[in-house]
Amino acid sequence: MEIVLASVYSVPPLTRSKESMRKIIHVDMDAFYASVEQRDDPSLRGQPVAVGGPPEQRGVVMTASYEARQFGIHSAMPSRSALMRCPQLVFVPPRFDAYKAASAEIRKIFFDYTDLVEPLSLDEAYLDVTVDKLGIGSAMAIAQQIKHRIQANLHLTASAGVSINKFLAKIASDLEKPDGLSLIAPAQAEAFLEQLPIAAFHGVGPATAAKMKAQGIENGADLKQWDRARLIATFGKAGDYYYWVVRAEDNRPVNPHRLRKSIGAERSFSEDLREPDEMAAALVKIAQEVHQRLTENKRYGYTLTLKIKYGNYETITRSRTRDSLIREPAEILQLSRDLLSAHLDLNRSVRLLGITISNLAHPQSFQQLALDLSASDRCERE
Ligand code: TTP
Ligand code: MG
Repeated sequence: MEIVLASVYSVPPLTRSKESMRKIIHVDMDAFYASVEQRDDPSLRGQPVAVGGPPEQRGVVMTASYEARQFGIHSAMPSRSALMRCPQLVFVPPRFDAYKAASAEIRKIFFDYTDLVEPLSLDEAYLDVTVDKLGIGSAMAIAQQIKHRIQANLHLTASAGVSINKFLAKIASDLEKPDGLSLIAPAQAEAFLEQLPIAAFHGVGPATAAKMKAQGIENGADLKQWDRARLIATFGKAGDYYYWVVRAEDNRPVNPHRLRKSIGAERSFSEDLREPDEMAAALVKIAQEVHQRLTENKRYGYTLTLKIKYGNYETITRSRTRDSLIREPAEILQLSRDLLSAHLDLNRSVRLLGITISNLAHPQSFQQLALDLSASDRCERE
């Protein structure tokens, strides 16, 4: 899952006086789509359930019920492999309207306690309850109440993590899933992070974890041995983020107005495409869809990324950044076709193509940007 790193770069550490300490809750629903399906169809309860496309249509598992997870089934696994692991697995197509409705109800509960709510996806949000609307004062008590109300009103379970910043609260919510509630208190935080395997650090993806392990960084204690300059030299800007979070420092505010970072569309094919002409044709529809979404959202960006997933699931992404906003369908199509012809491995078949526009201009600054695309305006980019 994406992490916004920008605001922690080069920021001095939080002072640890009690007055300045924040109270952050991270709430994450348990097996969200699958739990909604089990709630709405009693015949699915207690069953291994996968929400996603069926194996015969080369679908992918979006999420799996906890019963299914015992068989090793997880998000993003091809449905066919999932069925091999668990022949009695029940596949259910997604019902996004039901998930959106549940998500809206959950958010209403959050807003009873604070307006500082930052949703990360339909099933996940940060809350800053340093000052809570009801004057409860204890973040643990608030998290407990939220969990209780989600259970009572929506018949779903959530896990919550409580701590002094987003990074720790997010890790805490994962500690006792499902139906968990965990606190990482400031006094325990550094010792906790020292023993934490590096792959469990939010913001360290599988590729970075492998790179770190190759350099001898297995856990937080190993990471702490590295000074800031070396981390930045090795891992770029993210190195600075790693330097601070392993010291339990994360100043990123809970941002209720966080803007989306990218807009895109993708299509997987019922049969792999082998001919470049077919792929170029497939891009027409995807480009149109991206254009429609940009227009609906009134957002335009400078960077176009083409995603190519080959028949063996290996995925590459290639990007191009323009000096001016990418807006027209013809431009989206041309750029993605250029990237396709430059980077496609002609010896392999393609199962999915996707186009994403990122480096989006702020909506407020958009009109101005559209009028005057000078270099100074472009520092308005996200
Ligand atoms: P997650 O919170 O990552 O997963 P989850 O809620 O199903 O399970 P957990 O108890 O571990 O939190 O994602 C929330 C929903 O987002 C998930 O129910 C389905 C959807 N999703 C996808 O569609 N594709 C994915 O690759 C992932 C990870 C999630
Ligand atoms: Mg979840």
